[in-house]
Amino acid sequence: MSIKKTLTIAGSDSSGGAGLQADLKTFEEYGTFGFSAITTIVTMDPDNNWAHGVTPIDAKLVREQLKTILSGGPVDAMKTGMLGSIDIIKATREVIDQYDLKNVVIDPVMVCKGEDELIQPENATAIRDLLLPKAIITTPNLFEAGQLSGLGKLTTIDDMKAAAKKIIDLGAKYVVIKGGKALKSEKAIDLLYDGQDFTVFEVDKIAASHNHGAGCTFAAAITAGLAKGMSVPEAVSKAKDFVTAAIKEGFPLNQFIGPVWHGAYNQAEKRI
Ligand code: PXL
Repeated sequence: MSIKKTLTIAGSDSSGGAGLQADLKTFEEYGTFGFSAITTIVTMDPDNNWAHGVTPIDAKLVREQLKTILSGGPVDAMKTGMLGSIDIIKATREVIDQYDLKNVVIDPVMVCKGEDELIQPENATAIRDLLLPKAIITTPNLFEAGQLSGLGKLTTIDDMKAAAKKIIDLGAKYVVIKGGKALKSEKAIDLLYDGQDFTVFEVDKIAASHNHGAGCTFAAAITAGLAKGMSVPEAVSKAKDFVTAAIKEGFPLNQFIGPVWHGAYNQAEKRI
């Protein structure tokens, strides 16, 4: 059997929990061969309350990385993460079209840590218009779903359902909205919608404060599941188990942050 190929077009999270680092670690845990095209370098300043520095690179360099990666033929599935600029979003769309890439997972990263301040508002519109029509699935958190749908702040499951309908109208085949800790509920609720039926994934909220990278890891796990031939609902369900395990084993990196442990599902710390 040939090894399945997975690709992330995403930012580098220097702290190691989110971004393309999360994606590559997750791709490996799923036993797929991960490729990455870096779009942005994110740094966090321990001397300034962990303030984020977000530096996109030139879109031309993103194109060149993708040319390198795709010179060996198409990948089995891909995801996007933080894209950094409208030019990079445009380049991503062009490459998806040029190589006719399938199993495209769009994680519409607009914020870090689910806060409700847009990093780059102009990118939200470009993601919606250029990338959602190419998505087999998109994986917004509550805030991002409010932005993409135009419905603003979402607080209930009914709000999530209304947003999911609007997001499907924008061209994604499936949408999974991550209620996460932002939803006013006892449970961690994710809502999957395919344009016809809603599936609610519910787990008890985990009292874990170290969950940096959970969103990226979830989308990467869906991507790798699709590469391995799972259906979208199967891939989402498995990804939910994978990320729940990762959050349970999250650990403190410093006084500001703690990443999820991407290897938790497979107990990777016991290898070798
Ligand atoms: O979790 C969102 C996210 C995505 N991508 C990169 C990040 C972050 C948050 O820190 O750094 C590169």
